[in-house]
Amino acid sequence: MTQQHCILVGAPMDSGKRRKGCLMGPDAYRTAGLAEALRDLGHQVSDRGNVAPAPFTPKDHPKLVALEETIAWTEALADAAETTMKDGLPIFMGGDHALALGTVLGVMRHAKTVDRPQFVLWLDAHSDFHTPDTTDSGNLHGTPLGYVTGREGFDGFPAVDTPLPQDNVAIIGLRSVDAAERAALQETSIIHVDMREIDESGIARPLAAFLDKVAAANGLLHVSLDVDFLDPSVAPAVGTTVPGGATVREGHLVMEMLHDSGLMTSLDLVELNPFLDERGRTASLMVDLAASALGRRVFDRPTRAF
Ligand code: 5AB
Ligand code: MN
Ligand code: MN
Ligand code: MN
Repeated sequence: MTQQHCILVGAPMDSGKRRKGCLMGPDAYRTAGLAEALRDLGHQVSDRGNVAPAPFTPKDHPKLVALEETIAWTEALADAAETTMKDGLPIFMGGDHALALGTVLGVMRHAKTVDRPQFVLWLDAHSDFHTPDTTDSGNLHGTPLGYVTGREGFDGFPAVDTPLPQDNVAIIGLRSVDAAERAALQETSIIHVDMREIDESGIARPLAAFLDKVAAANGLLHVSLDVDFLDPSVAPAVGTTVPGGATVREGHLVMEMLHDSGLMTSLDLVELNPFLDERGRTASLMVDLAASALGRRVFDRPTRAF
């Protein structure tokens, strides 16, 4: 197995929505043994501690929650992501999903410097394709895919000079998409796989097709894993529970296939709210999934069976 340099980066960002608690995420992953699990697999692991937002002045906004703080985190995390990409495989320990406004921007900047196309796999119940104009909740954790693909309305955020091409994005696990997001998504070529498709055809098929596309383009692959991708019965520590999510085995299968592909170059672990957890089970499951993505397996399987 290829040894990687896994770089843990804490992003205790909690400004992407009203309900608080995701700021405890990075320490929950540390407590659940993320570094040890990856070292046991033979990887080199560094923990670079936590990122802090750039300085900001909060203002009242009629709709948007913590806009200035979220912009400040985006600036800091984009820098952190671009820097760590040079040194290894960053694992961003969130923090809510608004952190991906910054992490994806940063990995895109890095991809440009090495002249390779960036791809993004979004594992989520939600499509997170809002803009500050279309969101009803005002919660910016519902906007990162809108931002990085170049949708308008992100005034005050760092400019997205080269947007992520729609063809380079796949969202898997969907079961809660707002009307405005659906209307916008249907106009795009973003791959969107909902739970019905997973029920009918399995999760391996659409994932394998996307991974083949990344491989054919010699792309870099950022994976953004939202806790609510998983069913709340197995991953309760999240504010936005939606029933009917991925099972433990579907989650592991995705991660195992990612490992076998050798394509993943960065990973977000987002939306864990340890305040809502049950004896650490969600944090532990997320650590186990990260370990599967980095090579933990029961037996070797040299050939792909589909
Ligand atoms: B998450 C909702 N679409 O915009 C909104 O958890 C939910 O990062 C967003 O996927 C959920 O508020 C954001 C209703
Ligand atoms: Mn999300
Ligand atoms: Mn969402
Ligand atoms: Mn979600």
